Amino acid sequence: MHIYNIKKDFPILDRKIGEKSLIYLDNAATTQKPLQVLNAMEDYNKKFNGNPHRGAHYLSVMATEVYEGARDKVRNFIGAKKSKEIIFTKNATEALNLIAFSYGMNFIDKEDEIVVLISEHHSNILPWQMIASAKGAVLKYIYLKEDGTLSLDEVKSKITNRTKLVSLAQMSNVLGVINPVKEVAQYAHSKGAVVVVDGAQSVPHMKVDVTDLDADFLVFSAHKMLGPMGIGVLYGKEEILDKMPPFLRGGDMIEYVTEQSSTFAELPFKFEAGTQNVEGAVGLSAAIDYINNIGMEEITKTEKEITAYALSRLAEVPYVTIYGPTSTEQKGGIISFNIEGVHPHDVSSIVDAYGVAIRAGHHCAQPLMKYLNIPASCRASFYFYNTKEEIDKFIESIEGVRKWLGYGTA
Ligand code: C6P
Repeated sequence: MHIYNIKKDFPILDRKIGEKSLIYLDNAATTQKPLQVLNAMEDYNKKFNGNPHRGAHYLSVMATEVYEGARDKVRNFIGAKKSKEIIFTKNATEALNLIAFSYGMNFIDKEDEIVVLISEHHSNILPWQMIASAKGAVLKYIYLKEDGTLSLDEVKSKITNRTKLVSLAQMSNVLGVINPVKEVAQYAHSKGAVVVVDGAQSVPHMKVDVTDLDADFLVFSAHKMLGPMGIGVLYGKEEILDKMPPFLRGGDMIEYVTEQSSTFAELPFKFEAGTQNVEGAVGLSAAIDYINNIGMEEITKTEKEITAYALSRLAEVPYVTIYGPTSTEQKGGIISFNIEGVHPHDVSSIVDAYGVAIRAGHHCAQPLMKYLNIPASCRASFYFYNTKEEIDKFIESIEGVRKWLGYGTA
């Protein structure tokens, strides 16, 4: 399928904000859902809703079938070898916490090192702070080059023989930088560390293959890739997941339960306690179908074109500072910027009056904000359904900000 007329699949993108057509540029926060995803979830609820893995009746069997079908679709989508390496979670954050509580608490010890990037999202910092403090480990940061990209020399200077775990985003949610995860994983493995890849911003936008990357873990959320909120994914290599204890305990994750002790189910069920989000899995599965139908290469290409166009148009606007790379070579569809003299929250409110939705604030990356020496930024983030016409309207709204505040026409 070629990306034209795609907007007809997304009813929300047709709505007005006041008098203005919506221009949705907050895709790094969450994406919108096509009819194909909405319909798949509705259809499931109308025809097949049941509690999977628990009953022999038709609806329970059907729920099991669609849930396990979704797991296999995810496996294929990220190039994992086995379906049992795919664990459904609530979101990327829960997946990172699962790794910290289950792997970190059991395999990281006093004076061991955990290494992350300074650009990480809080969800990829706080779990490691918790492990560092609980186990007496050391949390180290890799700092960035001037343009926000990674230096492999800096990576090599921070990952040592004491490093037990390296966790990094494949794409920064603030700077849009695409990090060389494969090279980092190779080096980390040579030092004996496991590698966690936060794919929250990369998996929706580029081909990610865990086998090619040799990632030990990968996490992401469905709601940033056309799917619903409330379901995410943890991929882990079987041999590592096998030795990890359960994170949550209760129904459906057991083998036998006696009064005083229990044994646990095999992968992946060991990590899926309680009734799961089957409707969410159905939505995620439909989202993957939708993405595959367009083709990930086409999605990446379209977003690169839009981002390059937005970068060039934004660079023409006086008083705008862009953070991170200003070319799309190592960058996805995320642009952070500030307008001199105007707080990002004011920028966001003013452009909202033009129907333009962007995010303003620290983007759950306060250590990065401190590193960049700014309190906050504006952020425009794109998906394949955005168009150059929308970028033009976005730029028009940005040009209006200082005028609106009485700075004159400059
Ligand atoms: N970033 C943003 O606007 P959850 O909330 O669990 O679905 O995703 C967490 C998360 C983890 N890693 C990265 C790189 C992320 O960008 C996010 C979510 C959103 O930037 C919401 S703060």
